[in-house]
Amino acid sequence: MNLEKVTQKWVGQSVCRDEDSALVRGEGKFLDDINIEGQLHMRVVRSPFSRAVIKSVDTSRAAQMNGVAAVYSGKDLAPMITLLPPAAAPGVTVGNVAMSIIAERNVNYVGEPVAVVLAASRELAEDAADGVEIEYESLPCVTDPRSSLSGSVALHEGISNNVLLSWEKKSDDFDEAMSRASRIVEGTFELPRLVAAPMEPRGCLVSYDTHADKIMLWASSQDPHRPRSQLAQAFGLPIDQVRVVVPEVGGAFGSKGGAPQEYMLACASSKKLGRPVKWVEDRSENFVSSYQGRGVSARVRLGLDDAGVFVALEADLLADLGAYLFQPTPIAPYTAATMMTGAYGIPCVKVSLTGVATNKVPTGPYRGAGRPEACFFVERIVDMAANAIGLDPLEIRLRNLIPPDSFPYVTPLGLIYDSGNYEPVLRRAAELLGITENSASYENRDGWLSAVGIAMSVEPAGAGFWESGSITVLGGGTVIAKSGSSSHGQGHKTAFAQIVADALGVDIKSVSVMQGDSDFGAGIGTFGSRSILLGGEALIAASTEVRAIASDWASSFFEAAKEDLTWDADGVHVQGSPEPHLTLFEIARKMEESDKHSKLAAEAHSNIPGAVFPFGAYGAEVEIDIHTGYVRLKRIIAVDDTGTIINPLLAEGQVVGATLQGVASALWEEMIYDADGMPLTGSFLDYLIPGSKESEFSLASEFRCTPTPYTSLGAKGIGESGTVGALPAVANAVNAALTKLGFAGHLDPPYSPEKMWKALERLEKI
Ligand code: MCN
Repeated sequence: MNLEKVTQKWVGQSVCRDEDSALVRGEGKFLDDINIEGQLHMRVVRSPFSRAVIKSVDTSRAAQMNGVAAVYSGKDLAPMITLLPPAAAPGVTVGNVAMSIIAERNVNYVGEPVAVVLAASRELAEDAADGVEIEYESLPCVTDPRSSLSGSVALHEGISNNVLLSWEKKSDDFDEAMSRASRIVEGTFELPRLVAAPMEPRGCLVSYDTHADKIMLWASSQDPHRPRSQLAQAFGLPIDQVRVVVPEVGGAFGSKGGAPQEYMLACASSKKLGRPVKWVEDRSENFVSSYQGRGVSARVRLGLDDAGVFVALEADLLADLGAYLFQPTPIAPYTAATMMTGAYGIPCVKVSLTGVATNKVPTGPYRGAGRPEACFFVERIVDMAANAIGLDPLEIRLRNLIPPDSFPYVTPLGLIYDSGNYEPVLRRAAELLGITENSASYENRDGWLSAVGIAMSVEPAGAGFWESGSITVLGGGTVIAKSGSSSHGQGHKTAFAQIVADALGVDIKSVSVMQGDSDFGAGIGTFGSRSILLGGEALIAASTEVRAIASDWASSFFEAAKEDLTWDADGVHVQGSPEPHLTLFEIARKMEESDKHSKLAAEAHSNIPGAVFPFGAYGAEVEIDIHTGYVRLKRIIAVDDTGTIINPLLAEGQVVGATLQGVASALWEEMIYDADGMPLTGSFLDYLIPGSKESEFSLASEFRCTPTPYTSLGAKGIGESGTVGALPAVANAVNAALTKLGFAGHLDPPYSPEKMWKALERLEKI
């Protein structure tokens, strides 16, 4: 057999999104568009207190209200649900405080579910929720993670210091290395909590078939697989008795990764009532009950030698975890801790992570999930070190980048960076930004001080390390490609179709991509910028298998040895024979005609030995009004290297979206709680997500290509890089300007007008 490599035709092209036509015409089917006869609507009654004892729950008045089918409290539903343990990496110590599904005796954050109302319509459920009478006895709370450590308010029995999570790693020669440092630069940094704020809030529709003991769930989720396995565990069912279907999803940004409490409560209610139950949250609920991101601070010490070369790094990270450990709560802080050497060849480390409970909604992954935190801490201390020793920010980075011949590179924190070539992206970003080593980067014009900042970014992608894919070639001329990864805005249908069209040598229009249904087979899902890397590779493996089956079939059809067959753009034929080519579709048709059960189809999994590490360099230019402190972002430069790019248009779209979220975390977004644990920024009036006006800065995005050696395609992930690199680039630019104005030390984001005004005011008083 002579399998001629099919010429790559679609991968690398900026194909427009196939999925957009239906979406822009309003024909997309989202969760709230799905209804089943007899469904009830669930409203969750949530705690208005950040910490309290529940003295009593009286559901009788609400239960009698118009259209109400049932009202349940913790005592009714909690015993039906097995709590899921938190997902922690080996070596991480976690407290025995699982996700609470519905409070029974105590509440520990504003928004914690206390009761649910099931009614004939959403409006009736909302009205009746006001009729549930709950008596609370308020208790002192703790919202600041440092105060929480002191343990004056202990949230959970048996954990006096409120520590729910801890991990540390120290290189054997750390002490010796740090003692050799001719200069140690120290900084303390803090990133506030953020809200993912997807356009479509969370929601589900569930039907529990009590006769067959089966669950059918439609969910606005990132994928069907994680909700499926969590529901199966929570309700003690074999996994194949749970089916999850994910329709169109209006964004998730990490916040729709599994089965949240409300899915479990809807499921338990459906089981009790024998009727389908629908739950769709409103924006206010989303602010207080969807897990939040970031909320991590760090004290960092970086040791340097006389030449400005890093010799050791010490970091103590403190994460504000919120009241309980939801299943994904440990992931982001652990990722941050393990990424604390960034793109630099720092040989020795001592890094510790402490996660504490506070009376706030628990935390979980938000786009970047630990990567922006680590990148911000590292890139800020690098800029501060440059300042301290009088080196240019570009020069100090060039002296310390991991060299290209060191890959695969094992970091002292135990990660293996698969591939990289860091200097070209840094030099290109600097060139686009207009800076060189030792160039001045400030300009003071008409009361506006302009400054630039630069930052390297590197991040792990591909968690889970495998994904599923299947290919069926239909004789009628269609290829059905099913993937375990599913899109919630990324554009997989188009990108996967490009990959499959090339792998099979067919036209992209003949490829139909299906995703978002657990009945398609086992899979993992979409998170951690893994779908192209793993989902794409699984589809290539399945396509290769399909071509092998087709070759076997063609060999017996042509009565020729496989070695004598040749594939080319027209299909397969016998070398030197006058017989015509057979296309894949013709083979599929002949197979179907010979046996109606016979299909030209294959299923496959991708497999990689560990995470891959996309990287890049980001630059920012800001202007600061020196009278008011207002920060105007002028430009962002994004030079990303994520290996083979499937679709430059979509990849750039990912960079644009993620960069805006990175910029937003630098300039505007912050979830604020008062000392009583009351959310102060619980709506879009005060939680400032960027609109079109805020997006007026210019963005130059470029790609370089260092393929991962782990896959045939060589593609890495691009879904998060902008949130990682843009934040420290802006932070470095703003801090450079403040330093120029005489501000000593470091200012944390967001660089809101209020914070900047206060910083400048302090300067004037000095
Ligand atoms: N792509 C490409 N070439 C590559 C890698 C990616 O062309 N080498 C393009 C593809 O078009 C692909 C997209 O970029 O569809 C994203 O692919 P990938 O980097 O593999 O990331 P995932 O598909 O696994 O998506 C996850 C990532 C994460 S972790 C968050 S959070 C996120 C994000 O993607 N949330 C999003 N992007 C989002 N985009 C939208 N619109 N909405 C969200 O909620």
